[in-house]
Amino acid sequence: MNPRFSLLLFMMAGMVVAFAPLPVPAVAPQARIFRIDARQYAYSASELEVNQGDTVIIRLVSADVVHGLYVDGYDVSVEADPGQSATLTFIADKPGSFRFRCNLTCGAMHPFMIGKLTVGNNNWLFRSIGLAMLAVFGVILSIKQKA
Ligand SMILES: [Cu+2]
Repeated sequence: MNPRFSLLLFMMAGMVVAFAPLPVPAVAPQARIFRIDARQYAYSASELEVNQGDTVIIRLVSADVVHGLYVDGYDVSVEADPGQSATLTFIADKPGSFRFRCNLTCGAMHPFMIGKLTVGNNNWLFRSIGLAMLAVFGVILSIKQKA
């Protein structure tokens, strides 16, 4: 086979593995409920992981002063009064990693009151495995052509 043609074929296969949509979503969207305790100057839990399409329900509970929670990229927020809770509901329709932070000045260390929301699924793991296998296959192919 023409080496240039096999290279082209090989690259096309790579594109398919990397970008073809999966026939079905890896996991069906579901409602994900989190309780986040807010106190000066931290969230607990501070790292949330959901799948794209999930409905995220965050119950923010403030232990001391008024705290807020604002999710970067989604532009949604909620505020909880001292000793009270407040609920934020949104659909995680954008994949990626988003920072959430307190949007109400709650004291000196307020800017450090942050957390992370990760929206995604394991798609990339399988795709990277596919790409790695393809790469190995490509190396074998090129060695054979030289021989
Ligand atoms: Cu704050």
